[in-house]
Amino acid sequence: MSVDKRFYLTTPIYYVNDVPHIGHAYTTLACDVMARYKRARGYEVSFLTGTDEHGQKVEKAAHAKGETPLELADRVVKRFQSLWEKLNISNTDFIRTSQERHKLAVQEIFRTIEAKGDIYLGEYEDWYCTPCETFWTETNLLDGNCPDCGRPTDKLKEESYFFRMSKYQDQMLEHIEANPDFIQPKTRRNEILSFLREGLRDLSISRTTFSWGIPVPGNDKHVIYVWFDALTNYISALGYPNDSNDDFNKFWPCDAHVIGKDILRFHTIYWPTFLLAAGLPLPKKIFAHGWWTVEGQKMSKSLANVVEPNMLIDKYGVDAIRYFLLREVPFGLDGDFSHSALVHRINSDLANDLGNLVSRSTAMLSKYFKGELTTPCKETDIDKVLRDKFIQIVAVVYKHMEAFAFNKALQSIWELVSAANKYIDDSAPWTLAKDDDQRERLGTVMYNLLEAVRLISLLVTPFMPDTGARICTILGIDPEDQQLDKHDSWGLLKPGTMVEKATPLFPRIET
Ligand code: ME8
Repeated sequence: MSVDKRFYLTTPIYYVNDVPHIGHAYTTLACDVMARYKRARGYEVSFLTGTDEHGQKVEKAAHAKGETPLELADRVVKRFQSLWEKLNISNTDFIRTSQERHKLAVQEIFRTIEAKGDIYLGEYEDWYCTPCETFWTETNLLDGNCPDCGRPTDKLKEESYFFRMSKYQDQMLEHIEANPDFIQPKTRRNEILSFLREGLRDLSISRTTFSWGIPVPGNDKHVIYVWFDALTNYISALGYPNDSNDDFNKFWPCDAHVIGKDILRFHTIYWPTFLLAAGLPLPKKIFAHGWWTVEGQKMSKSLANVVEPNMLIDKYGVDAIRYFLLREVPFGLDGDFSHSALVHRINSDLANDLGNLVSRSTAMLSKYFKGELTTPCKETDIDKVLRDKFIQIVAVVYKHMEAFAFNKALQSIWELVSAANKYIDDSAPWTLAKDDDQRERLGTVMYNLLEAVRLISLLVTPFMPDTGARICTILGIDPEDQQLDKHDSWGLLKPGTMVEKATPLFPRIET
């Protein structure tokens, strides 16, 4: 496999003080769709997710529940892992920051940067927001509270190790300016450029007031700052610094870190400057998506409006949820989750447009040809229009996928669904069926229609893997060897294939 046919992408690693909700599911799902798409295009994909288990926030949550931090983590990790299974997530690894492989990597990168002279021992006096695990200067605070989340901060005075982040300010600015795709979308890039231009301070990267973390090498009094620890997961999972594990050489630098906009600065400034200091290549892209609210409100435990993905999957089915989350909101913008929007999408896009296309096509083939595809004959103008549209739009879908524009990719796929539905209406197979002289024409129409359904099934598979596989099976082809890289051209269905009559793919939801 050639080098450029490899793709490495990551989700954030989620804190274990909270159980997974729709926001976590969204990021992981977007990565899964990208991972499946890249695999279908012939890439070897490494897809990492995991959990962020250290730090004061997790330690506090564990004590509040009368557990050790590790007991809490062990319990909550299972919730994440079982949700990912239920959501059909195809991650290739799951990292926990409490694992030994991770500890070794964090200590090694700390040592490397220290040996370079970019870590020094000092003392800070600053304000700390525990929920955000972030330090703020007095001038950053808003009415004494955290400028990000608005919650109270604590004044901390401690001996601490510092990372010379300020040293890398110009290098970071140059890198972002020279690489327009490094931070996406563009609004986020601009936000980080202006932040950088204001100047970078050195960063406190150790704490002495609690113990749930990775010890600073050579000074057990200190644990390593949770963000220094957490960000390193992206390389510890690849086996860094173990030379005998070649995943690091194979997959680093990462193709895309996908995150929510809340953790942009950590990924676009802290992490790249750590890597620069350690002499390691920078990730190719950081894509920050927007924020979900629920029925117009911020999701929060106190409002009791946290959307629980397991419940949604049980009620509506996994593919419907996967489709909705990526279709409803442009990736990168904020969005609002509402049950009525979800039901509307399921009924109109899935049950009506896609579901009906598959039912009508297979039912007609079953009625007119006992389910057997015949060899297509002379191509008419409307056949050519359909074929050209498919050839053209497959390329457009690829372009959108490469840009993480999931909703646009789905819109384009649905243009194909509409084109195929229109082809049925325009070619009126029910009229052709009444005329024995039109038998060949009827067979050609049915062939074109089912070929359209086949290509649509391949294109929807990254978004809705079960649905894609089900359509392939109905079409009498093996979903396992129907990959986009070898099967995305028109006319590959084999005459003589037996096609099943489909039962409804998506039952309508009564409101
Ligand atoms: O920040 N809308 O973990 P975390 C959209 N451990 N996405 C949301 C969301 C919402 N309402 N709520 C959460 C951490 N997310 C750190 C990360 S990485 C080295 C360390 C998603 O459990 C989104 O991806 O707070 C966000 O960035 C992430 O969950 C935060 O998860």
